[in-house]
Amino acid sequence: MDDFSSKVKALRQKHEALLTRTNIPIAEGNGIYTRYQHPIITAEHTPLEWRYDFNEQDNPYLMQRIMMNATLNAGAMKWRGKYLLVVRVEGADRKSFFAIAESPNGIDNFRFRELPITMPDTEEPATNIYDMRLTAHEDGYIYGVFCAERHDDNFPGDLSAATATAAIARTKDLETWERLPDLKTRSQQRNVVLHPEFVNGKYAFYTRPQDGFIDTGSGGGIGWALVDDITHAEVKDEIIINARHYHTIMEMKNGEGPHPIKTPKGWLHLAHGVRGCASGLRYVLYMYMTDLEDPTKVIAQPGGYFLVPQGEEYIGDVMNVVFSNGWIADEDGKVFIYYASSDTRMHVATSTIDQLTDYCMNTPQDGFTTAASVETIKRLVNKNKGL
Ligand code: M1P
Repeated sequence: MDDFSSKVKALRQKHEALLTRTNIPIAEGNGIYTRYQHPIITAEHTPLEWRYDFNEQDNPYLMQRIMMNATLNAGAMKWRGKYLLVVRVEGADRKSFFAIAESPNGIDNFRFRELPITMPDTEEPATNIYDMRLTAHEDGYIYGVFCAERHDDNFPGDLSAATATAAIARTKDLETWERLPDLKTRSQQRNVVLHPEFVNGKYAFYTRPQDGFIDTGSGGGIGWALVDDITHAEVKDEIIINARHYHTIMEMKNGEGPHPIKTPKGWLHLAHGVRGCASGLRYVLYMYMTDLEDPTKVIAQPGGYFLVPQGEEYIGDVMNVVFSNGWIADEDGKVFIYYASSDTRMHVATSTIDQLTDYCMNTPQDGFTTAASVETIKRLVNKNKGL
């Protein structure tokens, strides 16, 4: 075998070994969820055909012609017996695109489909798209709601001025996508999520109003809006259902993760919260629950974070970040929580509906002061003493 052929063979063997690597649960945990030893999808998992030209004449050095930078912030759903992720893949050119990766068991053996998703544009093409939330809606469609980013032409001299808008696409087969007009709102929007059921006969969106592209400014938290027509979706009235708060994990901003999971005791929500510190922004995951009949009413709000980066998860393109926009609840109650670390790679943590409900309903709320935190600890100590 010539040198080029043996290099290709070694490359393919290494790639296959990565794709088929078994993921092992990490035994010691917090009783709330189980983490796993390996990330489930990295840039190295992307198909070799996306990156290499395998023609020896054209690429004698077997160079990567197109480099992939990161795989992050994936939407998730169960599809035809498989655990399906719509992964945000970022190329070396800093453009993100969507690609589907599937696994037979939800924790390892994720494999990308042959081609990335071809997402139709609206009349005003986006420069960058990312962070899709998948919703199998009761109207029969699967919706993908994602952020569409464009240059803000109100500031022609500022190359970093951008706008964030909620884009909407739908599909029935996860192959072909129909693009609908972007959600019309007064403010910029990121982290917009479609609720899976009609509410008062209308489509319901979780929103995240923000004054600028990065800053939420006066945008007070996770919002909620009802929309009459999904094909011309417009937010007319928006209320805040999960507000930011001073000196909490969501002081600076927060955003809904995937759409909530319906349980007998209420809707289970996963979200991210952001707080500043000397080394930058800290993104953590947190949970809350809302009322089954009235999804705008918070019925449980555990204090503090649910999940933060651990070990190598701290390190990546944007340090000290965990972000989730996808989870899957199996019929037996097992929940697969898909999260990205430091905007670089995808991981899974597993739990159950029962554990997550118990976590939400029995974790003390944030009392918003040091004194209140100390009283909460003292109450637990006394309880453990049988007092
Ligand atoms: O870099 C961390 C995250 O920042 C943004 O989230 P948010 O809008 O809440 O600040 C998003 O761009 C997200 O993709 C990214 O992971």
